Amino acid sequence: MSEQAFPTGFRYLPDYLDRAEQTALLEDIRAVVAEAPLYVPLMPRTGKPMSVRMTNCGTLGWLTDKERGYRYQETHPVTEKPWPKMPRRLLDLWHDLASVEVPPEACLINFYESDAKMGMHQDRDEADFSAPVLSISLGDTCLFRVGGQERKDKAVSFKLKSGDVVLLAGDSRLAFHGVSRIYPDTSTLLKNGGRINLTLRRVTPVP
Ligand code: MD3
Ligand code: FE
Repeated sequence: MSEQAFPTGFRYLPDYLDRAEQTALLEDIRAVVAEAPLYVPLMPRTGKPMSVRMTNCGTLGWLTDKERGYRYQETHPVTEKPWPKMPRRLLDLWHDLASVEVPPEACLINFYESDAKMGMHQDRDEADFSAPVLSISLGDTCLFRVGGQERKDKAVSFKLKSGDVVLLAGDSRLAFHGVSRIYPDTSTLLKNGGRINLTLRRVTPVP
């Protein structure tokens, strides 16, 4: 029998946030979305819409469109306004878990309806991979998949549920990962169901 193993530097913190903390975070996110609406990102070149809707908060936000592809920018692609500032609660979580002195610049907010998924990919649009990525799950449970630094490497699947936090540091920072499915009606946090994932990232070089 072979052992299923997470990549080194991968920290899974199940139930890190209690229900009250999840609710408070959700209120913060609702305020962000009111100012910076969720939009449908388009894949580079093909212009194929992603099934996930996105927005950001922080000084930089991640986005993709047909013409210019994957990138970070300071403004929302539809409103063209600067992204809302990062809520204090997210900065505090980063400070508690990320073990870097500098604050995160970007928080990508992904919203998954029950039929949404995200294909296997690496997060490599940042100029510095030394800082970890911090991921927070809210709402319905998903099946998450993480492999190694090459697409062909063996991957393991596990569930991420509301309140779970994942920290990707060290070798795991460049691991392939994706969301294979959403399990509808597995959480009562979001009134209309679905899943929200928040990923906090450092984008520019850590001084
Ligand atoms: C493993 N989001 O936005 S978060 C993404 O659940 C993204 O929405 C997924 O992948 C989601 O880019 C996964 C967990 C995560 C984030 C970054 C990682 C896992 C990671 C980077 C390296 C390895
Ligand atoms: Fe990713």
